[in-house]
Amino acid sequence: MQMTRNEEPRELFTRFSGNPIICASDFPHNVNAVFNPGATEFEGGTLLLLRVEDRTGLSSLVVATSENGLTDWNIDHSRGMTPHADKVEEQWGVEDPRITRIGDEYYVVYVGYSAFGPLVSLCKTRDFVTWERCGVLQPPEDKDAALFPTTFDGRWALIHRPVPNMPGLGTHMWLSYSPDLTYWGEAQVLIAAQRGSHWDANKIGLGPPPMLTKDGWLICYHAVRTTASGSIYRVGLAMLDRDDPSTVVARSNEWVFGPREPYEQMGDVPGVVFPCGWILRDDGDTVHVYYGGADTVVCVAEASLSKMLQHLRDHSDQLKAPEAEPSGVPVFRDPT
Ligand code: BMA
Repeated sequence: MQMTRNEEPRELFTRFSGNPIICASDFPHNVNAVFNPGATEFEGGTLLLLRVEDRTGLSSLVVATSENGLTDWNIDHSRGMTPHADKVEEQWGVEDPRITRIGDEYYVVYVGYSAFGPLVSLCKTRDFVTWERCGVLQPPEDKDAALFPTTFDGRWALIHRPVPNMPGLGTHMWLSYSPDLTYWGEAQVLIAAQRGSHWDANKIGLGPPPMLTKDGWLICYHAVRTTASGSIYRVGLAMLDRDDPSTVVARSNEWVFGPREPYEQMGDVPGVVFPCGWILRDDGDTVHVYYGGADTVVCVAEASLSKMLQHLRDHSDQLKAPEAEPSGVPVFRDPT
């Protein structure tokens, strides 16, 4: 992958010089924005499930494929998922898919924009043409969810991000389990947003689905920093125990990727990099991270798996999980 102009060699993520790889003008009809793609290997190539927002404001999911995962994208309108406008749970569109392959099936966890708020839904497919809706996994408001590809003691595991209906408590990543992908329970805070000036204070959420590595489940998550001129969406890393994903074994104390290039700074929502998919390539080390830039275009960056693992070893602070007081109100350890 060719580095972009001014890319610093010390950065973990290297942007593809051909970014953005897909944008609205690649469509034959009027499209407002295309962003936040899920990603998977499929039939020997790379398949992206694009979030395509048309000019009504509603999003649907459309397939794009490429042999090398970087160039020559073919947008295939016959494959994808259109929201069921007659179903309340996706009345206002479907957004931000995360793809987990389980056997021969692709499980897509996506945000259903319901008339009662954004929620987490699941569907599955073998060919990205025919879809089976599997229902709502988490009620509103909840987003940023993905399945692990394996079970733990016979239970499926889902990372998700509910939003408390109470200001000031922060918005955190949760973990829930299910025996059958339908009934979910054992909900617990997995990674809490930090407080104060930390890069990942107040509001965080999962990016792509967890990736199994020799050190455990690698997690890529975004954090939203509120500034005087708006939000900045950046990305950091964490590691979960291989056998018990409720155990966070490492969490980077600094962000590893943030908006910088014009296609991340200009668009419907400036200052956003938002990955929903990543693919470990056949060399066992190259990871292609697919992300939305400024809620407007689709981009890709490359990262070395071994360097990400090393980064977590070098930059993991002591963990700062919330403690519950007898009142049940979460308190946070001093981050210093
Ligand atoms: C999040 C989601 C994403 C979006 C991001 C930045 O809450 O809605 O779809 O990319 O905000 O606007």
